[in-house]
Amino acid sequence: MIGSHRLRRLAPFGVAAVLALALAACAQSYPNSTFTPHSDLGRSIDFLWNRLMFFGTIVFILVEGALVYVVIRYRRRSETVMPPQTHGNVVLEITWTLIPAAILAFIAVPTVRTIFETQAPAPANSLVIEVYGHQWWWEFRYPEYKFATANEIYVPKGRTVDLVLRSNDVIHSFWVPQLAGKRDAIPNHTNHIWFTPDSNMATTVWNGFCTEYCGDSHGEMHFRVVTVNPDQFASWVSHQQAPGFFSPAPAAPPSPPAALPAAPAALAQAAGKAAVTAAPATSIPAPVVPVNPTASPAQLASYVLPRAEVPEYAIPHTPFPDAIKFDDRLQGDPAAGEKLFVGAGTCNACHSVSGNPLAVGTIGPNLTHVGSRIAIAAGMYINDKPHLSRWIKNARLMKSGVLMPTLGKGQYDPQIKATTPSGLSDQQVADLVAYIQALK
Ligand code: HEC
Ligand SMILES: [Cu+2]
Repeated sequence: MIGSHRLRRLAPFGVAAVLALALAACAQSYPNSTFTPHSDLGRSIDFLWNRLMFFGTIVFILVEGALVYVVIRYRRRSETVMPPQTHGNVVLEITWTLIPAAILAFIAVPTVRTIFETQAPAPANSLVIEVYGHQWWWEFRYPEYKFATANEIYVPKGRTVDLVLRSNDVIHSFWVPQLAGKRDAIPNHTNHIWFTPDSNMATTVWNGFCTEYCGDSHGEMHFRVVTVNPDQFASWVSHQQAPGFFSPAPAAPPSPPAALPAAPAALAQAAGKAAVTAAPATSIPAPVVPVNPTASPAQLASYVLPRAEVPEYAIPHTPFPDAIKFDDRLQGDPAAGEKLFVGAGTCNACHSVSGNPLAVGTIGPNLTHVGSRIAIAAGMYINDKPHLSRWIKNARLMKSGVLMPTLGKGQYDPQIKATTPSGLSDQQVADLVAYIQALK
């Protein structure tokens, strides 16, 4: 009986595999796992999954059990005697057609119900957040509160969030494993996904991902969702509505808020940026980010999840490339950085800073309050001085394929495959970093 010998030799491996599986099930709940949902939508999908898994397991055991039984019971017992040969069995064939049909009909009920549930329009009082997928970052707009941000959103616990998903370039997909997803963000098409974060959980951060391959840096297209209490949310909103940092003595005083919404295009052209600002998908209107005229200094110190409370799993640990040298002791001047930011099309061609009529670019993330975000580059790097400075010096070495140019003097641009002869000095980069960090 050669077969049984072989079986006996394989047995230890089988036992090890089963043990490994069992142990894996004991591990603590992973923060990026979809199996511990914290929203209504997450729970209804989880419920469906559990049901299907349960019935699927029963079917698996019955079918495999029958298979193993038949294989053993009707095996060829001797070399000379042929086992009985059967061809066709009407009763059997009808039975094994009807049983799967019945099972399919049975599981179709909860499946279709959940599909209808998740496709229904969101309740009327939902918090609408417009989501735009970009290669390779996420733009978020809060039309109700009239501000825009990027890669990091706050949502109040207990209130339904209605995400309006669109894309500026290729297909992306929105997924926050423990809250909701996945749903595609498609160019020239609007998708919705809505859910209500549990009201009884603690204020915390959830990791979000792009789950539709969208090019070079698809794997680095993350975002963060911070679930907060309603009062923290209100405070965060008023902070986001407030304009970005201004140097104590701005060269040109900011124009009155009423004039702002009309200003962007003309100003961008004045700054010689017409060609660049006209580039993105024009079917999507530029974000209107009016200054909140009532913002007070007190509001500027409003709620942002303190760094110390950000859970470890939401903090990126990607190291910066060693090839980008920078002296981290250089001290920057935020006012000088602000001048550089809006000067000669350095950064304002692509980035907006609300309240600054010269910074209305829409190609890159809105930077109005970038200083208070956990991460930069769509969750790839921690938001601190060493990473910001190297990012500004050579974004394309930091993240493959990005639109943001390599801006440091003498830096190698991996996309153009050439070294930039002119560009920012390290001191200028330090000034820009000081400015970015002042944009709390
Ligand atoms: C041609 C357009 C362009 C220009 C010019 C540009 N950027 Fe960017 N920037 C981008 C894009 C696109 C991203 C997003 C890249 C990504 O994460 O994939 C970005 C990301 C950033 C980020 C990270 C923001 C975040 O929330 O992740 C910072 C900070 C930044 N840029 C600063 C600057 C500064 C400072 C300058 C000027 C010295 C500048 N950028 C010039 C396009 C540009
Ligand atoms: Cu992607």
